[in-house]
Amino acid sequence: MKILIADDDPVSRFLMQRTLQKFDYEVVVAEDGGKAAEILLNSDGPRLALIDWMMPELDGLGVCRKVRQHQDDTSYVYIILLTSRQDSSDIVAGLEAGADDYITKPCQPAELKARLHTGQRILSLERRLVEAREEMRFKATHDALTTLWNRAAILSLVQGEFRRSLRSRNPTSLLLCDIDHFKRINDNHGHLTGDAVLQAVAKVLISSVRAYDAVGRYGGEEFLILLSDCEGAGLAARCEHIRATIASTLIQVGAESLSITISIGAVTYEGFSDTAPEHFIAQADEALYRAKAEGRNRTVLACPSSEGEVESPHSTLWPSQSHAYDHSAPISIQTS
Ligand code: GH3
Ligand code: MG
Ligand code: MG
Repeated sequence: MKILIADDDPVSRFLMQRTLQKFDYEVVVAEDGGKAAEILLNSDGPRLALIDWMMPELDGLGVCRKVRQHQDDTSYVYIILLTSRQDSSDIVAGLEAGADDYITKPCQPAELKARLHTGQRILSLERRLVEAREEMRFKATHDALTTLWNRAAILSLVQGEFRRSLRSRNPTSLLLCDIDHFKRINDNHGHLTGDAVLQAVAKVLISSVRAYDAVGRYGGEEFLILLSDCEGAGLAARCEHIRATIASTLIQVGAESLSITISIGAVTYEGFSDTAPEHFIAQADEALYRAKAEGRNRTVLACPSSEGEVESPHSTLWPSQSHAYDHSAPISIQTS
């Protein structure tokens, strides 16, 4: 395990380094408090530290305060202050500054070892708590079967992205993707195969979008994709890419190879009015319904001019149905 020694006195530093190396620690040294704080605040810095109280500029108490003030909540640093002070008021000051323990100099190796073990035990408990918290956080925001964002989480991401669009006027597009005739997969191959298909589709969807886009499981076999800074012809191309990738992927479940298709309803929010995301999701849903009715395995782009009350000046960027898309092709523009 890595440990930091901070001491401005080279002889004490060297002796402590030797002792700690004998205890099998990987020792990192700092000659002053400023350096010590910098090393400890580094994300892969040591989590255990022996800090001398008396150092020029930033002393041991200063290091404790700085580390406690700036450390993030996933990487606790266990700090032991080294001091020749024995007054109760000094010890209280050290603990209040954020030290976890203190050792008075000159320290006995056996006591030092025992106190370091206490530190390691606390760090290991803390690590397990952080892991448990992160796991709970993940479970609260992700779908258990596909590990995609769950419905609540993707809706909250949509809300955040819409707020960003409203400020920046950058368009955001929403895609509702629904697996075609999925019930038949369950009926013909069983529910477990259906589950495996949902997992495979989730993987393809994730790999078909950019790192800063988001994919969530909106319902049973329905997925909601959030594409930032995307609209018009770019959106049509992205939808077509996703649709075609799913349609051309052979999903292997045990000995069976299955191929499926999806239908997509897409809509763009251009950030011109503070309209609730639900309004756009409803439009994407309508477009999806239309894609199903038109024969499935296709995309329908909802007409963007119905964004709240405000007509978008960008709406002309959308290709019109007549010149850009053939209705028999997998993409069409919804008209009312
Ligand atoms: P359409 O093309 O109109 O969308 O037809 P569909 O069969 O895909 O749609 P429908 O709504 O009739 O059926 C969806 C099915 O998805 C019904 C439901 O049992 C199944 N389903 C929902 N969630 C899960 C799941 O987690 N696992 C499995 N295996 N099936 C699921
Ligand atoms: Mg379906
Ligand atoms: Mg459905």
